[in-house]
Amino acid sequence: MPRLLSEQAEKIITAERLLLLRLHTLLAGLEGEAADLQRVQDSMAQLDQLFLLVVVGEFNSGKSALINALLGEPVLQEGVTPTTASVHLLRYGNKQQQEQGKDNIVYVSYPAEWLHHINIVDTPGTNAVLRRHQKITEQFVPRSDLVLFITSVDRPFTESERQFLSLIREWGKKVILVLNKIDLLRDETELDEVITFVRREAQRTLGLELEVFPVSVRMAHVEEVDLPPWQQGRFQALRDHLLRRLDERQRLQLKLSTPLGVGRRFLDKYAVLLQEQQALLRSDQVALQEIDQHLTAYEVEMRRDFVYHLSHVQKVLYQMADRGDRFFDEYVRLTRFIDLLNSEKVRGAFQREVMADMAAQVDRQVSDLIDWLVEKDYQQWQAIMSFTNEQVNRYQDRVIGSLPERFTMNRRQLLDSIGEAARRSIEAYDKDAEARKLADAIQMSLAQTALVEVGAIGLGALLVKILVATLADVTGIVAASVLATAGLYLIPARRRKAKRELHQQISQLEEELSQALQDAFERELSNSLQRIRSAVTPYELFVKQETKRLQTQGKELSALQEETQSLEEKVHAL
Ligand SMILES: Nc1nc2c(ncn2[C@@H]2O[C@H](COP(=O)(O)OP(=O)(O)OP(=O)(O)O)[C@@H](O)[C@H]2O)c(=O)[nH]1
Ligand SMILES: [Mg+2]
Repeated sequence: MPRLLSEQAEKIITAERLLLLRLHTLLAGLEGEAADLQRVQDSMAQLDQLFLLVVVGEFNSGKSALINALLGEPVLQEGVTPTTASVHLLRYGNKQQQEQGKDNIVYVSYPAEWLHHINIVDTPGTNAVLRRHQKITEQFVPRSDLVLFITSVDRPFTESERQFLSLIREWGKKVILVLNKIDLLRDETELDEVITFVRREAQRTLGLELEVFPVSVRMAHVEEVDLPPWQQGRFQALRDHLLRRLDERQRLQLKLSTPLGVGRRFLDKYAVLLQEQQALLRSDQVALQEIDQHLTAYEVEMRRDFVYHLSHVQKVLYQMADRGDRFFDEYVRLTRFIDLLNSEKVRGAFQREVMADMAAQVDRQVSDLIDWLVEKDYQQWQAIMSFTNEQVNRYQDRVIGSLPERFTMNRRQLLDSIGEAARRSIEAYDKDAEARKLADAIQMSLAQTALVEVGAIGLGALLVKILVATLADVTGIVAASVLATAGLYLIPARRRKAKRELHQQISQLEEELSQALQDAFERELSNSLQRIRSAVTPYELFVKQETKRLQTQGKELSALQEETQSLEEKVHAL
C-alpha cells in the first residue's frame, strides 16, 4: 500500500513539475513580472524540500514562544516588542546551532526527532511599526505547505489580520488558527465568546471554516490537572495535531497542494491580464472595421458625388449646344443672307454668342470639382487621425501600467505611426498645388485624345481651341458662298446639318472631357484610399498577430487551469 501511494505521488510530482514548467513558459510569453517567474521556479525547486510548517501572525502574538514550547526549550528569542527580525527555519541537526543563510534566512538546527519530517519556520510579526518585517513574511508565505496563524485573545482578529489571512488564502494555503494567551481571560464564558467571535469573523469576512486551537503557550508546561479549563495550556491538543495527527499522507497532500496553489494564483492573475489585452484588441478590431466601413462608404459617396459635380461641367457644354441651335435658327435664313456673306462676321458672332464665356465656366466648374476632391481626401486623413487619437486615449483610460510592456509599446508605436502619417499628410497638404497638379493631368489627357498641342493655357481655353479647330467646318457649312453655289432652297437643310454637326462636336468633346475627368477622379480616389489603407496596414497586422498570440496563450492558460484542477483532485484522492 505505501508503495502504491508513493508511486502515485511520484506521478503527481512529475506532472506538477511539467505544469510549473509550462506555466513558466506561458508567463514568460505573457511578459509576466520577474518576481512571478522566480516564484514559479522556486516552487519547482521546493517540490524536493521537506514539509514546511510556517508560523505567522502579528508581532507579539507568541509565534516564537509557541515554537519554543514545541521544542521544549527556549531556542528562539521571545520579547514584548517586535522581536523576530528575519525568517528562522528550524530543521533537524545533531546539535543546536544557528547559521545565517545567503537567502537572508537564519537556519536553526535542533535535535528533535519530529524535525526529520517537518521543518518549522518562525517569521517576523505583521502589523508592527517595522514594515520591513511584514514584507519579509509576506514573501515567505507562498513557500509554506501549512500555515499556523497565531492571534491572541487580547486583540483577536484585527483588520490587519483579516487582510493578511486573505493574502494567505490567495496562495491557496490551508490555515490552522491558534488563539493564544487564553490565560489572560477571566472565565470560560470569555473563552467561548472569543472563540465564537474569531470563527464568525473568519467565516463572515473570508468565507473560511477555520480550525481554531485555543492555547496558552505560557502555560504549555504547567501541570494542568488542577486548573480550571480557561487557565489550562491546552497545548497538548495542538502539539498532537501538528506532530502526530498530521501524518505522512496529510503532509504529502499539503506539500503537493502548495505548487498547485501557486499555479492557480498566477493562472487567475494572468487570465485577467489576458482578458484585458483581448478586450483592448477587440476594440482595435472594431475600430479597424469601422475604418474599413468608413472607407468603403467614402468610396461609394465619392462616386455618387462625382456624377453630380461632373454634371455641372457637362451642363456648361449642353447650354452651349442650345445657344448654337438658337444661333443657327437666327442666322441661317434668307433674310440674313447679306450677313452670311461675311464669314468673318459670322465667325465673330458665333464666338460671341455661342462660345460666350464657356471657357471661364468650364474652368470654374472643373476647379470646383478638383477642390472638392482635394478637400475630401484631406478630410479622410483627419478622420484617420482622430481615430488613432481615440484609440490611444482609450488605451490610456483602460489600463495604467498593468499590461505587458512590449504589447503596449508596440501597439502605441503603431497607432502613433498612423497618426504620424496622417499628420504628415495633413501638414504637407498644399491644396493649391494638389489642385494644380490635377488640373494639369486632366488637361494633358484631354489634349492627348483631341490631338491638340497644349501650353499653359487652362482647360477652358483648351476646349475653345479644340472647338475652334473643328467648328471652322460648322460655320463653313452655312457660309453664303457655299449656300449660293448649292442653291438657296437648301437653307433649312443646311441649318439642320450645321446644328447636327455642332451637337456632334460638342458631345464628342463632352465625352472626352468627361472621360479625362473620370480618369483623374478614379486615379485620385484610389491613390487616396491606398495611402490611407497602407498607413493602417501595419497596425492591422499587429492586431491580427496579437489576437492570434492571445488565442494561443488563452488556450494554454485554460489547459493549465484544467490540469491544475485535475491534479488537485488527484492530490485529494491520495
Ligand atoms: N500571557 C501570555 N503571554 C504570552 C503567551 N505566549 C507568549 N507570551 C508573551 O508574549 C510576548 C511575545 O512573545 P513572542 O513569542 O516573542 O511573540 P512573537 O509573535 O514571536 O513576536 P514577534 O517576533 O515580535 O513577531 C512575550 O513576552 C511572551 O512571553 C501566552 O500564552 N500568554
Ligand atoms: Mg518572534
